[in-house]
Amino acid sequence: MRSYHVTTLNEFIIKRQADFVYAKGELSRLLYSIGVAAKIVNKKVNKAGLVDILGEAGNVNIQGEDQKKLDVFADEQFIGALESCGEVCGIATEENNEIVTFDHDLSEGAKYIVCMDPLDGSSNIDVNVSVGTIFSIYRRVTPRGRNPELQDFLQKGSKQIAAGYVIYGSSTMMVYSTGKGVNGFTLDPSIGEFCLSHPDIKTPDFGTIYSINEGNYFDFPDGVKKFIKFCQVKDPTNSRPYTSRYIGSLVSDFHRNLLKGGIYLYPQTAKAPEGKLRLLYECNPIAFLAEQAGGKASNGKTRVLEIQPDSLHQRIPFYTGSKNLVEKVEELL
Ligand code: P6P
Repeated sequence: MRSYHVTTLNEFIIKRQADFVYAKGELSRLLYSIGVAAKIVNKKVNKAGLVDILGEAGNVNIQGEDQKKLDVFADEQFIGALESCGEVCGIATEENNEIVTFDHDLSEGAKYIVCMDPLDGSSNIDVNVSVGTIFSIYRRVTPRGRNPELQDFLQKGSKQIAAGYVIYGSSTMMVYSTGKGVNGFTLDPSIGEFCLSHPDIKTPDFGTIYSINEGNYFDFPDGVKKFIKFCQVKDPTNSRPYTSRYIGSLVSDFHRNLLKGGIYLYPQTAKAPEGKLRLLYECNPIAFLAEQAGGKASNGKTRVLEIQPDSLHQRIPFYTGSKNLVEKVEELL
């Protein structure tokens, strides 16, 4: 490959398709459609500061369009893109209580299902903080040619074919894995393409950042309180190796920790006794990426990818990031 040529997401997908002997292009087309929807959502998120975009669903904006919240808009864009790519037979998203099935002949024969948080952290948009889309892809387990069922979605995270996120931040990036490492692509708005910018991401084994909402301190399990104190104690040389960073947007906190090394913690609290984050479309995809990059992900006791889901919107306590820190919090718990 000539050195000056940037590798676009689509070129990378096609090149990597060759890695999968039996690949006939279905997964490639699926990932491509996620990339297209991400560019459409990105355009809207970047304009979110304008009066006519923000606000509650149900109003009418200056163009006379039905006003919708950005997470509803994002949900519609991703569902539309996945439905029309013909490779997905159904999708579960945070915005829909039940699974959404694509029951027409274009998709009924499709072999993939997708679990997705179309716009995580959307409450941050009004204050211009980065937000993200998180997706998780499985092969269906029920026979093709008819509507998918709940059991197609309640698979362990270890069964994921691929997972990734889009982060709408100071730049827009798509980071994903198909089980052969993690790669990051940065959107170049001047050509409208995601370009390979972070090949083969490996998270540092020894992380020094901890990300947690310490406002919930008094609710935390003792092991988490001990972990926070462990991060705050000065070492014998009177220096403090650890530092606290918390944005309040999972994708942003995870992305920074993935690149720099660190741990994201969302333990159970009084308000969220099962934990706040959803297993299917937040924890499993992020856990898949964390492990593919050399890190770990746990609910404090069990490897996240081994947890058998029992409901679509199930929540779990979530600890993920550099091996040293996840193992430390598991030890203290
Ligand atoms: P808290 C956003 O609502 C979210 O789901 C994650 O993106 C984020 O990390 C977490 O909740 C923030 O929750 O309770 O600290 O505001």
